[in-house]
Amino acid sequence: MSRPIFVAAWFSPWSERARFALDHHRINYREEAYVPLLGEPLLRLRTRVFRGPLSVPVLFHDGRVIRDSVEIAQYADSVGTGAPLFPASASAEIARYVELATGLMEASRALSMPRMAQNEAAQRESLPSFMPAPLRSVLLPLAGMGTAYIARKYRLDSHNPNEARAAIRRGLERLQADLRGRDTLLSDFTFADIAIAVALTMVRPVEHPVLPLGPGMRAAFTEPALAEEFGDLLAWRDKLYAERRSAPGTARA
Ligand SMILES: N[C@@H](CCC(=O)N[C@@H](CS)C(=O)NCC(=O)O)C(=O)O
Repeated sequence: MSRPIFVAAWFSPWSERARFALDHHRINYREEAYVPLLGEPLLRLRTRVFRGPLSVPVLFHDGRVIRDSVEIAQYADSVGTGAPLFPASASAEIARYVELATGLMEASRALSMPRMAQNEAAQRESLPSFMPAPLRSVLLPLAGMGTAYIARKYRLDSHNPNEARAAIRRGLERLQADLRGRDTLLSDFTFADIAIAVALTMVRPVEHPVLPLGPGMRAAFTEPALAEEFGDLLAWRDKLYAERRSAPGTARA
């Protein structure tokens, strides 16, 4: 199999859920770091998407261009060697959890981006680590512009923070009820677990080598009251990462 190219924002949960699936299937891909704003023109050229929304992750493989994290995970299932993450018998339930996870991430983005916009350390840390420190200092304003750009693109100022928090709380309560001490949401480990575990990054990030967040970004991604209230879900997520996310991802490659 030729080597897929995975274009991703190293810290983004949307990228991480696709990366988790690629690593689960031991797929030997090459990760290319996407920097919001700066990377968009080239990505438009490579994907041939010249208007309308374009986001990461994107997977290029054997002439295919896959522009959605869930579709990348499904593609990984079709070419990978690990146990299937989308067993046909559970497709409706997995889709339900993916929708819940995406809703949680969208509501959380409305809370984390303003925190990031006010935190220079977080903006500096968000730049890919391959950039030498002096270049990072030069590009710091760009990271700030990237954050503002994402806020505009996803109309984050139209979200009311209290409503976003209430929506997240409802989702997390539902997960608590569904999990009730189980290791996986369904009878086997599936993409439902990956999607939900990764969405919890935005309540409090996991501590794992695949997501080497600095203190600024960690603070920007943490929702302290919810993290305290839903410590059991975070413990479930931490255990899942410790047991299932063993393959070294290429985050920040
Ligand atoms: N449907 C897409 C959504 C991905 C998404 O929202 N990506 C955001 C992550 S913050 C992104 O690419 N932001 C950078 C940009 O839009 O330039 C997927 O699941 O892959």
